[in-house]
Amino acid sequence: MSRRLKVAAAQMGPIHLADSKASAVKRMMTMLRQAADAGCRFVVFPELALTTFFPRWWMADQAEIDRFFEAQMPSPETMPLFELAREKKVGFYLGYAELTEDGGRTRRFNTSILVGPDGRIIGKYRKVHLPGHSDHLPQAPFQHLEKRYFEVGDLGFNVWRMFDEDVVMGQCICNDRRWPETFRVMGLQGVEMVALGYNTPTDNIYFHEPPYRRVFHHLLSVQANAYQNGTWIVATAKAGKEDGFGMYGASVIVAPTGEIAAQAMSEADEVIMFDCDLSLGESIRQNVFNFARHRRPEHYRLITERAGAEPPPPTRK
Ligand code: CDV
Repeated sequence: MSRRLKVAAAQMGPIHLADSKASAVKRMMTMLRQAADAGCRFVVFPELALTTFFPRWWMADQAEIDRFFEAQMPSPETMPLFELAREKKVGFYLGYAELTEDGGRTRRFNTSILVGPDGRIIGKYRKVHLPGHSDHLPQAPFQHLEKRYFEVGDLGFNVWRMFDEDVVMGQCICNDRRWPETFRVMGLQGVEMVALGYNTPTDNIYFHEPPYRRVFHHLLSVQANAYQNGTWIVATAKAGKEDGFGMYGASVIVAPTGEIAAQAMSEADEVIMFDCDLSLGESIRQNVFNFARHRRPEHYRLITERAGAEPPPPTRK
């Protein structure tokens, strides 16, 4: 019997500073209902889906920053989403800012969770590759303060079994998709589908890049990592202009062949869907990317021993 999972990427249009978490949840519920009515059993929402992409704002007052965080999940605002998902028997991925007490220390992470069709949280991930900076850059058109507001995730890249089909599901967040290590670590655990949410500004604050090239790099990363690990990837954006600051859409469902199965056309709330055949990745994982047969970890030592590039000394002084 073929193993299939019909999934949706529930792209969100802008969430402005003044918008409430409850209003974001209401929009998510509308999309979850739409996906469930079309037969989807898994819905992927964006990174930091409950609020505006707040790392673009410099804030010094911790109480002001903490307004964007959740101290519990489900939180009072997200509870209706969990209840609806349970009623519709739909699993989901949700990105949010997590505040947690750990041994007397308050810690903050950029987090995502996998929720099963019974409404229970199955797995948690904390973003490892935090982009941006921690200092205030007043000359920049906007800030990207993930390194200020979050700690580096401490849970690693894991996979979980989900649904009656026992789908091997992985998760990661935004900038993680640009790093092959993210997907290879999940690939080595037999991942069949990866859920990922993102918020990617249309402008680069460090050097000029045309917006089309930024979308190209997004697609290149997701498509290459899907193929090289023989996995489905469901990548969901928060898009459009939040208080005047643009983020691209281009949410995609990518097949294990690296081909795009579905792509969003707007920068607004938009649900895209695809009925994923989970056996499609098997031929790739058993042949060209048969890890057990072809990988040579003895030659990959530098990948775990060294973070930055160290070129050999120049030949001419
Ligand atoms: N939220 C992100 O992680 N955004 C980064 C931007 C800064 C490049 C991304 O990789 O899309």
